[in-house]
Amino acid sequence: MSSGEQTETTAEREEKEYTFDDISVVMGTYNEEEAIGKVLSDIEDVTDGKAEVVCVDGSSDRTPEIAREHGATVIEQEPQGYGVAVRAAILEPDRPIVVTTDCDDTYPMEQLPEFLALINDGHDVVSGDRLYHGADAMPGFNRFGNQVFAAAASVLMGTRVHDTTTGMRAYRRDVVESIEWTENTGLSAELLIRPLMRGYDVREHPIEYRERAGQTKLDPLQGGLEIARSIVKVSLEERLRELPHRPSQ
Ligand SMILES: Nc1nc2c(ncn2[C@@H]2O[C@H](COP(=O)(O)OP(=O)(O)OP(=O)(O)O)[C@@H](O)[C@H]2O)c(=O)[nH]1
Ligand SMILES: [Mg+2]
Repeated sequence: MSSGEQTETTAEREEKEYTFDDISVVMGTYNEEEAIGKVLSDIEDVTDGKAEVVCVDGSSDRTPEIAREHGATVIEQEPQGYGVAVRAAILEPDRPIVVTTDCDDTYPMEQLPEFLALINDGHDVVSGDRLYHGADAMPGFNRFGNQVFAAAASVLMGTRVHDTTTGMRAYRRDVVESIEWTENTGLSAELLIRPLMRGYDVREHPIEYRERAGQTKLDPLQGGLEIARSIVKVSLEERLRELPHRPSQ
């Protein structure tokens, strides 16, 4: 895909080899005390303690204390849904690469070096594709729903995508800052669809997916309907944005 609205030139980009010092790993955290210690230790281990971690937290359990013990920045926020938390989380850091994850130990932090390498190869967004390896750890209903979402989004966008609702992605910071984000439960799909339809270089990358630690925060049926609505709304908005304006007489 061609580059769209980036501000840096190709030459400037080629000079820069990002390291883990350039990465912020961000997440919404809502009563994840069973998982957060492991998630944050994995990030520390794989990045040698260099990645910054930002948690936007709505918990009533020990999640924020554990996050602070690990040196994470914790932003407290009333729980208002996935997208409200993750939008605040992606907009907080100053570092040039923002990586999102869930705080439930489903996503492979050990694959962070691959995400960094792909950003260094010139991709603007690297999106973890859970379905490539089969996602056996995902509940069957969710797996089926995710396949339907990917098929629907592909048709609406005119580009084949494989996993629209993954929580693990890396973004160049100018991508997250240059787009206005509108969705809540459907934010994850929006974070793929809008950059892709605006011509950013988006690359899906296969990832392993593990069984969740702790309770899910998503109602599969209600959440699934909200995501489906977001996919249709966001894709159509982006299509309309692409249409040429009729020249004035
Ligand atoms: N701060 C905050 N975080 C939230 C909220 N809702 C969800 N999260 C977090 O967002 C991430 C995604 O939520 P999950 O429950 O894992 O949703 P999911 O990945 O669709 O569902 P699973 O398949 O069960 O993992 C987790 O780290 C949650 O703790 C919220 O209202 N506020
Ligand atoms: Mg999750």
